[in-house]
Amino acid sequence: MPVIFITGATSGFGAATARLFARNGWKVVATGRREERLAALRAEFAEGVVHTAQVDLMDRQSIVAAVAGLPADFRPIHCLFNNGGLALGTRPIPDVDLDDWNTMIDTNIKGLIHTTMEVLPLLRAAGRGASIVNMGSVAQRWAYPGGNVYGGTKAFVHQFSHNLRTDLAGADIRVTTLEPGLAKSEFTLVRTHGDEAANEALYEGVEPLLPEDIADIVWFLATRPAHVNIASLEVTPVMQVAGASRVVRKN
Ligand code: NDP
Ligand code: 8X3
Repeated sequence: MPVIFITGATSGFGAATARLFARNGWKVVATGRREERLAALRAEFAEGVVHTAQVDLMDRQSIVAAVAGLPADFRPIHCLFNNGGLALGTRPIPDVDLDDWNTMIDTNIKGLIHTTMEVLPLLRAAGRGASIVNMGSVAQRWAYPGGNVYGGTKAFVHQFSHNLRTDLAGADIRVTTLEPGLAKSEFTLVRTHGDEAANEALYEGVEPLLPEDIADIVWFLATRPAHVNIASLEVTPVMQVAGASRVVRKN
């Protein structure tokens, strides 16, 4: 059975993707910090379908240990979904928290590259058709007030993905950067440090993407014929467009 390794599988996109793949005959390595959620996910499926490992993407050793500890039947790995990540803070510069900035850099950038390097040998071992899906965002290209370092981390993901694909040319490993817009998950609650009102307000009157929509796309990417590489894929709700209408008026 093919195997997918997912970071950030305790919530949102990662959890929906874990469930979709597990329901459709893949074995799933589900990782994240919240052990009780990992255990609940594992318990939803028959023994041996979901393997869980507690990983803090800011702690390189926990990534190393998770990969080293994979049981034989969860290796090689056919798809790496580098999904775990977060935004912290909504305020424009200079009203920002440098600790939040460092957490985003350590998670979204360093966590992603460390995971990629640990899992890469197991992707190579899977042979033709293996794939990496890196979680970008429209925030990497669309500037908005308060996007500052979050958007910067996702711009890194975009360029790293293209450079990774270039370096891996000839290795038969596909690389995609998946770039969603507004989606409903725990993302905004985390970003606002638990502000329920701000979370509700963001989604009011719009029909956002759902985690299941993203899971469908990851499934599509991972199951293309081995000679097909989709380099980047931007997806938004129908109701969301890139805006150039923001101007600052002097009077
Ligand atoms: P959620 O908050 O619902 O899920 C985030 C996941 O990332 C959780 O499973 C969380 O696990 C994990 N995570 C966060 N920090 C760490 C860490 N230090 N170590 C390990 N895991 C971590 O949000 P989404 O599902 O929406 O977000 C998933 C990805 O999608 C993120 O990279 C986000 O930037 C991106 N994205 C989200 C969009 C949106 O509008 N929702 C749009 C575009 C991109 P745990 O806390 O258990 O560790
Ligand atoms: C999440 C989408 O627009 O809130 O990456 O930054 S956005």
